[in-house]
Amino acid sequence: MAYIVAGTANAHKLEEYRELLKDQKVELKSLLDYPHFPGVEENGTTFRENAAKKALATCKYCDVPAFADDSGLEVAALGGRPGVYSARYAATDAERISKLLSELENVSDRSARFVCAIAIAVNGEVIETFEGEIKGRIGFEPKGENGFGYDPIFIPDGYDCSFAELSGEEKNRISHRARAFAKALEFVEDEMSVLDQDF
Ligand code: ITT
Repeated sequence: MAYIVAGTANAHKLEEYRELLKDQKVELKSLLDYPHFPGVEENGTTFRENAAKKALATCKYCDVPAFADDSGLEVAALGGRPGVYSARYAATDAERISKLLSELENVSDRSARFVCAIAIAVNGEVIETFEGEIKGRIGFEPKGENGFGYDPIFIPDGYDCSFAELSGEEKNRISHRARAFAKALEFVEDEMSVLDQDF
């Protein structure tokens, strides 16, 4: 069976990809299967740029088609921060959440959006990038145990619970990652036969 490598070592993202790819005829590997992968410096200024760097480095290192996402949370009252720096905003998920909540203390405009850019790389070249977003707001305290990262404080528009209170399946129906992924899958199905080839 054909396989594709996800350029991530984030087990939570990987779990989401597995669910999103469950009806596809493709085996999914990740950088967790390549423990000697040297890593990528995520020094781009946009999600698309960093996603492209990760997908390309993965494709070249593993010598198979690859994709990667770069994602983050943009908070309106903070001028879009932490944005592309979401992972580096603080050291751990808990610290990132408490730092964000303290920056938003006494701030009434809590609107925010999650953004995800996915890049696909084949034969040593990035062939396309796709973006997905979901709008919502930042809660006043962390709620829920599911998901990862900023999920406990992000309340998607139309809901009164956080991403971390939704099941994985529910998050995957509406998330920034699922939306970018749907565009990528449509492209792959329409434009390429990547998923039908044996590598
Ligand atoms: P890889 O680069 O290995 O894929 P990463 O965790 O470093 O894994 P990013 O560089 O894309 O991923 O950083 C994304 C940051 O944004 C990270 O701090 C996450 O916690 C946060 N983030 C992205 N998507 C998220 C989601 O669906 N739910 C909660 N937080 C998310």
